[in-house]
Amino acid sequence: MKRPLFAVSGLILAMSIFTSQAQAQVKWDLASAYPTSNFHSENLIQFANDVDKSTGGKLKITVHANASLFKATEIKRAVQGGQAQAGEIIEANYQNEWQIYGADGLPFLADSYEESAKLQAAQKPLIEKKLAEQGMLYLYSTPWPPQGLFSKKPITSASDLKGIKWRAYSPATARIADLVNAQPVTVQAAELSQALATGVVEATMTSSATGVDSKLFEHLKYYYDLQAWLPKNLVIVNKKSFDSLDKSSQDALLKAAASAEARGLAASKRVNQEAKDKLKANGIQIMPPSPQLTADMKKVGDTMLKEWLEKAGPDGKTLLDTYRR
Ligand code: PCA
Repeated sequence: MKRPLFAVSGLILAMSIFTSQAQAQVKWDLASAYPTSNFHSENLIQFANDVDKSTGGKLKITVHANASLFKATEIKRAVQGGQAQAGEIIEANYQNEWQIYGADGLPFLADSYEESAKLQAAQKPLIEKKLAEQGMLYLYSTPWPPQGLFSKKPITSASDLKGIKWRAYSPATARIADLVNAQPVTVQAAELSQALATGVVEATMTSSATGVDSKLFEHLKYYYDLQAWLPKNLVIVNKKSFDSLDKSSQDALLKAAASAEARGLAASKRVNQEAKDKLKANGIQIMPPSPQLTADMKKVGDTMLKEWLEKAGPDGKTLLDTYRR
């Protein structure tokens, strides 16, 4: 049967409207694990707003903070499988999968913002390559403020940590517990307040920022500002989702990511100071660690770096050589 010409052109018109509307409505979910008020989350929301604006509303990213879509340790898999088009992970959580992810979780390997930036520069090409093999894309990364020790009771040396219920958030923070003979229990940030309330945690190493987020002052009294490492969050995208965007949206996304990276670093530094002030105002005693505690923790760091190098193989050596160059 022969269709009248106008019907065919009408159909084409309808199809092209449908296609452009479909493009106008790309919606992504971005899974993250930290509370909405955390600086990483605020940065993600601004990133999503920037993308919305710069694509003229073509790409809408919804940020699902506080592990509301996927648990912290499930986010990477969810992005890989496309259950979420994008996500924010903490690299150190994935150390057991591939040691390179854990380099910024090692005590005293990179313990200032300056060294953290150098370590990131060395990690980035390796991680980008690994993510590409896994069907994902590296968007931007942001360091947490330096990690110190929160505790219920005063700690003057590692021997004071013996038997203590030690909250870990990563394989490396659990390993520290082993090495100081504490009892590790892994609890992600979203469940930390709850864990403290039920008494399963007496100490943890984390940032001033998480100290405020999780109101650690309600249960813990001391913060030893060890500045032992700066773990990084990393924002990733499913590669197929990225590839299905038009070129201008892809460019807009990458541009917004570059701005978010610069903004995130500045926020991390600023929040570190603000959070320490808030901890103090809420009754936490913030103190420099004793020389003995520092020496003990550095020894822990040395052991962990050795273990890490053995497991990380040639990739680990490449990373360290680049970092130390
Ligand atoms: N806060 C997160 C990870 C590192 C940090 O500073 C946490 O404690 O889970």
